[in-house]
Amino acid sequence: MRKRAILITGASGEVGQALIRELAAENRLVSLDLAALPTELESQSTHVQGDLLDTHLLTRLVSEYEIDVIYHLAALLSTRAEITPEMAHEVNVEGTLGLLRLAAEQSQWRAQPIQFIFPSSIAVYGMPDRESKNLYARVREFEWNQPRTMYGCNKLYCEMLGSYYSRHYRQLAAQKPVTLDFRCVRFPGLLSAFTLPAGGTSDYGPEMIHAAARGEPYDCFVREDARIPFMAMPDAVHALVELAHAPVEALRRQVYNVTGFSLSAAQIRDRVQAAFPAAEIRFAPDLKREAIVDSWPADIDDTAARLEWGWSPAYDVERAFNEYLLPNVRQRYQRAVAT
Ligand code: AKB
Repeated sequence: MRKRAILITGASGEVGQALIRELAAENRLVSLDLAALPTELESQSTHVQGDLLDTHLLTRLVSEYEIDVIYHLAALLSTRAEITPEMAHEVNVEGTLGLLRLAAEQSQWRAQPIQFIFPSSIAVYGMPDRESKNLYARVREFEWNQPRTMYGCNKLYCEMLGSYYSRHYRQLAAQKPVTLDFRCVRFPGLLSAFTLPAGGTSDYGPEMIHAAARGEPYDCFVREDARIPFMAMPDAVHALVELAHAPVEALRRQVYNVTGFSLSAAQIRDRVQAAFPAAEIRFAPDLKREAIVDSWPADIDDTAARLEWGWSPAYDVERAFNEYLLPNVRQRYQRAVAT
């Protein structure tokens, strides 16, 4: 008899770790990542250390587990994807395609849709210039879908693949098969107090906060007025879980913007500097990474998520900094110094 499971890919990454903590009480987590889980999470999930692209591994997983929900988080982020674009395509697109196909086949086999929850990103947007970015400050899901990064292209295409596998897969077959239940949120930059991102372009936000708490100087790689939306990590995890729990009849689309607040790099600096007066933060733009940030919208409109499945972030900018980020990073690095 196969064991019922919730599968989390990319589980050792930032969102993965936070999601494991959130869902641990379910007692049926199976996690997959090239890297090991941090020691403190090992007891919370059955971890498989391996490659998403290994089809034998995926077949083994479905032979052992009856997977009800897949949170597919594994991806190479935007800066890293620009350094190795073809590898990013392989992981971000082919990895997703393999998993979608597996989920579609399992849905068919079980005559019941498997849920496929997919985090997309503000990287799917591509504002052509700063004037347009200022003029169209809050973009909706269907606007400006002209990404300028490999990662953005990958995410946009995978949103479409998700839609294809859930609505049109095997559309010419005599009997249309049961397909998967694909749901997707587009995340802004994420801010975690407990982990740091690797290889993203919104990373200057969290890096500035963590560097100040560690007492290290920080050179911010975008200019002071560069602005994008952000969200506190607990809200990101709630968005994924709440979307998964939303009744299917309430959902009129498959892809939803979700966001917390919009901040310029200078506004992040000001908040960090107020909390850590000795912080040394300089602006030393890397023009190529800055251009990627400039192509992302200043803010996104998450009205559809609010109306259709009751999305509402628990952390506005004040709460995010004063109640979540600053106290937790302070404690984290104080503890590190003390031990
Ligand atoms: C990145 O910077 O690549 C990610 C994202 C905005 O999706 N954090």
